Amino acid sequence: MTVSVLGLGAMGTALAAAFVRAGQPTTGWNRSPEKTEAAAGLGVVRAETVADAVGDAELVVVCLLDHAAVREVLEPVAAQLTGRVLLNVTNGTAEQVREVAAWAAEHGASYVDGGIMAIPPSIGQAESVVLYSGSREAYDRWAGPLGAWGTGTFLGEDPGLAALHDLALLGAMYGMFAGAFHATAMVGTEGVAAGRFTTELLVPWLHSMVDVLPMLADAEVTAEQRLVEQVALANIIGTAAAQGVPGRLTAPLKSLVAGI
Ligand code: FVH
Repeated sequence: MTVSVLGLGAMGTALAAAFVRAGQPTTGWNRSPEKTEAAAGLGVVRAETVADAVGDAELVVVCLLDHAAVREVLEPVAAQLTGRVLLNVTNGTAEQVREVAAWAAEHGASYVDGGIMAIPPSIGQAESVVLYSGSREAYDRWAGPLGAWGTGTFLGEDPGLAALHDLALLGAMYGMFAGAFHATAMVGTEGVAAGRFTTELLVPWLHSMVDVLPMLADAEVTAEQRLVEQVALANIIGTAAAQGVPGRLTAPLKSLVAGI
């Protein structure tokens, strides 16, 4: 079974290289030819054009910046996609995904969407989770070769499900990052080095708090807990302001945690 990867940025190259390492012949195309050259050095067969890349590939993977780029790249080769499986791992909203899935169906292609919960250097490790949704039949057909990327989880036949879960998980990640940067800025006002604070205190603290999440997921928050949280958040906001750290992140947290 032949595969193509359209888009050989950091992630597309990692995905194509993982296929090659697993013994899967893989053709790649990228808008800027130098990235195609770099991927060729990893064993990816170079395609000069999108049409050449799609060629007779049974699985066409699309890994581009956004959905505008997906439409721009795929529309000229729409007629070639009939009978193929289109696997789109480009970040997008659930609505954008449903639109491109409907467009693929109009052109006779099976559509699977992918949400990659990993960074390029982790591709190929079992810990790298890829969320899938869309055509169950097409996913099942390709689940074996896709195992080269990491652990696949199929979420359902609504094509937007993978994007919904992907964006929810990314939102949690960005919230954590923002909180971490805020913490670093707070102690930084007293000259505490960000690297040491992060390694010695912040990371172990966040690890221990992550373990509490399953308990919080279904728990009723008591009035006493709410009061304790409100006092702590008021102190965080007050201290940050006194230390000259902007309150754009923490001020809304107080009302969010209070449920208002
Ligand atoms: N990198 C990561 O950690 C995350 C992990 C989770 C999944 N994301 C998503 O993967 C998509 C690609 O991300 P990437 O890391 O490969 O990004 P870049 O290295 O910046 O490559 C972007 C590629 O998109 C091509 N491109 C952009 N616009 C167009 C266009 N109009 N026509 C054709 N190609 C286009 C770009 O081409 P070029 O600039 O090299 O010519 C790159 O191949 C993304 O959705 C992440 O959210 C990665």
